[in-house]
Amino acid sequence: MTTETADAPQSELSGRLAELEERLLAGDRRALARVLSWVESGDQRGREMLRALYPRSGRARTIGLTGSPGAGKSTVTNELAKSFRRRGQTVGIVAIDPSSPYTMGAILGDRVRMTELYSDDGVFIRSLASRGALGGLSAATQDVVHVLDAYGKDVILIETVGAGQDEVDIAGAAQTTILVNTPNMGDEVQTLKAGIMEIADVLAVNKSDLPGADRMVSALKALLSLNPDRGWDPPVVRIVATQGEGIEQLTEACDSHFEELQSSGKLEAGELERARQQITALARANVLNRLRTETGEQRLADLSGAVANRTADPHTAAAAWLAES
Ligand SMILES: Nc1nc2c(ncn2[C@@H]2O[C@H](COP(=O)(O)OP(=O)(O)O)[C@@H](O)[C@H]2O)c(=O)[nH]1
Ligand SMILES: [Mg+2]
Repeated sequence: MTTETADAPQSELSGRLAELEERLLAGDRRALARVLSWVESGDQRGREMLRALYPRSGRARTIGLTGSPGAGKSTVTNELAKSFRRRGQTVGIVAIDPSSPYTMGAILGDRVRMTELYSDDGVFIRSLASRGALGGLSAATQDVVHVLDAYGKDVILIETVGAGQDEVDIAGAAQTTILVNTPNMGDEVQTLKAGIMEIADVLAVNKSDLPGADRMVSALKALLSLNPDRGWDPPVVRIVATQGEGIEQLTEACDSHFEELQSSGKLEAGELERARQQITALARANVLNRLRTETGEQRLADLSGAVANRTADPHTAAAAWLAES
């Protein structure tokens, strides 16, 4: 009897999804692109695919790149991708920076180098811009990474502008985070203290062909010395991404950090923390979605009125709203 249930014909949808999964796992880029679109937009089919694919993820190395707009993150990402390709590893790139030359609005000067990657089947590039996904951009990025991981990419590079908290969360959600700096950032170095330094595992001083690179290296080292000891001294690597200079050293610095994560047990700890953050973000979004029905919105309007005219306090109102969902 039970076998009958197991052998029962699947619904049209799950049959098509099963076929899509098979194609994706066989390396079909179009199948991958479709699944990523669903995952990114919060489509139910994306969730089903993710459930099926998730057990196959967990093998990829993830590296986040963050820094100010124009620091050269896209150029560095590009060069790192080539560096890993030279080792025979496959690469996935997730770009959150909307101005990134990975998008259709490619910066002309970067065209040639991007073409190199585009014609390489070992590299898959995905730009992500949707902030509407369940749990926000950070959770959506994790989902995209999970799918690329299950697809079989060895290394996944995540490029994001280190501007808002969301972006810092995204970059910090990788196993290794590279902070891309440039010479003559001046006052910006001071503001770096505000949090981004804590998530940086490797510091790159890009555009070292420009004056001031030495000063920048010293400034960063001075800043690092102010940070509490965390068992890892973030290396500062001078690079000229446009010339590919220093990229091997940068790749090796990432390797060293990865080895440190492995030997210290922080790799598992990080995995747990990322899981915890994603579950929390998704659960929070789920609760809000559940509250935001038509009656829920009406109730919120009533409660807001009560809070505004002082007949209820905000805490009691929030508890009342939650209790009725
Ligand atoms: N002089 C110099 N320019 C660079 C270097 N790396 C990147 N750039 C240039 O800086 C600009 C911004 O680069 P991009 O990678 O798009 O920066 P992003 O906004 O951080 O992703 C582009 O015009 C690059 O060609 C470098 O090492 N030296
Ligand atoms: Mg960019």
